Amino acid sequence: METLILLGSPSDKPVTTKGLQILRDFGVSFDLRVASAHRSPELVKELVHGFENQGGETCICVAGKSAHLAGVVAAHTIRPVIGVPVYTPETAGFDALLSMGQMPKGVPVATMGLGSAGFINACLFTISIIGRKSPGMSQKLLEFREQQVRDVVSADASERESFRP
Ligand code: RP5
Repeated sequence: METLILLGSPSDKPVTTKGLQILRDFGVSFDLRVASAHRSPELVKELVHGFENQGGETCICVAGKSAHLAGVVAAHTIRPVIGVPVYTPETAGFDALLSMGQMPKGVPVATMGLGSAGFINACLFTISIIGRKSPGMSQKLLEFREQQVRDVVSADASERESFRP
């Protein structure tokens, strides 16, 4: 398994749909599990040790509210930990964003943006990391970027407007 994806709650799962498809498209192996830093701390530790023993490359942590999951995971491993904060309405997701982004020095969490876009970027970041050891994966990532350029050019062609009074 190349990446371990931990969700703080099943309610976080909708955020992962598009990113998981990207991992599948790139052929990245993953395990997705639910484990909470607060409600099941021993399970979190067990899963992180299993991830290290299996030679996992990154751990992506998806959590909302006072989201300690990524920081706790990072405390148990020196492998790259990527945090994806999840929006909750009470504070518009800032609680989770700051919990992950404002880690004290010494134990880093690579924090992405909120929600589905943040999870997509976490998956692409994982692919960049794995790509350092896999030329095939790097090539696919370059092609993915080139496709994005083509998509923007095509959107420009269909959406552009001009007005001159
Ligand atoms: C966090 O609290 C989870 O990551 C989730 O985003 C949030 C709410 O969890 P539930 O009350 O929906 O289980 O632990």
